[in-house]
Amino acid sequence: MELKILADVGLVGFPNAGKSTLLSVITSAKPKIADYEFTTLKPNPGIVEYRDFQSFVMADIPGIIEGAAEGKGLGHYFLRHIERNATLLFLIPADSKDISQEYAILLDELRRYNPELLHKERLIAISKCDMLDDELMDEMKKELDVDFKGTSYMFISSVAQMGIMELKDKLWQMLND
Ligand SMILES: Nc1nc2c(ncn2[C@@H]2O[C@H](COP(=O)(O)OP(=O)(O)OP(=O)(O)O)[C@@H](O)[C@H]2O)c(=O)[nH]1
Ligand SMILES: [Mg+2]
Repeated sequence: MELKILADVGLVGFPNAGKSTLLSVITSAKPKIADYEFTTLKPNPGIVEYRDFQSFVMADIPGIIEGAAEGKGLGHYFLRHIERNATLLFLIPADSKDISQEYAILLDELRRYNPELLHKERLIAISKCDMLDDELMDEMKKELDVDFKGTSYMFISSVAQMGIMELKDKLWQMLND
């Protein structure tokens, strides 16, 4: 028997992307947060309170790295938790060396683990956007509109509480469509 966490939204991202920090601002969960990789070693669910008396579950999943589908970095153990999530929220930090490539690697690991994971609804959040100014964001948008091939994305910052309500609205809408 394998215990898998049931959650409406699963967080997908490299280590250090800010997944646990987002969970800590969007739910009452108190995950460990630190500036080193693999801080989170176990999936951790939290309840997102949404507007009046509504809620959904979001699960913090340990970081996924290139090679995870072959088991690198406990990849199998982490990836299997995503199988039950209705929607996947990809988190890619604004200071990533290459946002589009990071997204491509994540998608590829999911596909290699279980191609059906790519049938799930997904949303991309560019995290840590408090590090960007408007000009940089506008430039990034032009590239991401092309590279994300129409997959919805938004800019958020857990630390600055930027885009968080919009993120909840979007996730709620996706879960209820
Ligand atoms: N500037 C800024 N830093 C952030 C933000 N969110 C997270 N961080 C920082 O990024 C680092 C990693 O954050 P975590 O939330 O632990 O990242 P994670 O994705 O859970 O990492 P793993 O558990 O290792 O997979 C920490 O030093 C956080 O303080 C943000 O919105 N803005
Ligand atoms: Mg974490």
